[in-house]
Amino acid sequence: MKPALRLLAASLPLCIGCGDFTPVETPRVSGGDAGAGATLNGCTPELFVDRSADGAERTIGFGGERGSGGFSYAPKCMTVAAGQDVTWVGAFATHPLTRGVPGDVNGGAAGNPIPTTMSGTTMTVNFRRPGTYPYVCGMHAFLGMTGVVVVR
Ligand SMILES: [Cu+2]
Repeated sequence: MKPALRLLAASLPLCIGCGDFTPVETPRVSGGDAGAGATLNGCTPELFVDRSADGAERTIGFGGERGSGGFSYAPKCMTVAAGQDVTWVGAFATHPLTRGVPGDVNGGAAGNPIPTTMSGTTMTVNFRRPGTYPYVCGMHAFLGMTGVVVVR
């Protein structure tokens, strides 16, 4: 490298911050790894409750139902086994359910079976395949009204 080029190359990193340009770091939430230590929709590994046992209650309350707060899911982070059903209970008209992470319905494992649900008060999903399936309230995800079903 010629001395002039080396000088140019060495000065480039110094110039990145010399204007008004401010790099914005956007955290990227990726799915499929919540069980490996990552945080997805506010679910860390220690927050998951295992409801995969036969006879366990696989119900997620929201909007004040089943021990949830007004803007939360209970339990927020649930583990089930492949083939099991999970039922959401609450008013979907005020808390519309959508798969994915805030701003991205495709966040999480591919093939998330959670359907967009905007009416009614109960909805049951059969989780056939192992994966990490996040979901959000379309109205209150920004308040942390989000959750994850991990299927083993
Ligand atoms: Cu909501």
